[in-house]
Amino acid sequence: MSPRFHGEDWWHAVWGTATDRTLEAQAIDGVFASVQAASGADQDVILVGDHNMACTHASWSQLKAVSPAVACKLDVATTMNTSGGYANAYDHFWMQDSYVTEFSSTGRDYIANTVDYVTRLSDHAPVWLSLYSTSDTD
Ligand SMILES: [Ca+2]
Repeated sequence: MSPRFHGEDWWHAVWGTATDRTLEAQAIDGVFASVQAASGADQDVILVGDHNMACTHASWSQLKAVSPAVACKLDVATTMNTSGGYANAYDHFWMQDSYVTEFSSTGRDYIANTVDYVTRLSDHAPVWLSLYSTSDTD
């Protein structure tokens, strides 16, 4: 099983059985490494997506074991149930601190009316990533 990418950067994990999702998370370290290997000059890789799996789950152990270490930079509930309550922390940014020194912060955007939002738009809240740099670092 190989992870699927939409566009250039966004990965939407399978929404199948827990076993399917685990296998996919366990395969993403190879994708991460191949994207990084595609450039000898720029080593910054940011894996972004709806991963349908908490970043604390054991299935991420292979990605976390990539050297230098890959860390999850967003671990807050971003999916909503039909009542508008936040349910799961499935949307993540993964990166290596030693390369993405530009990292500043991440978060979940504010939604004034989560019931209206989840009913008419999406069961995922918008998320953001803030990077900061005063120069080209690599
Ligand atoms: Ca960098």
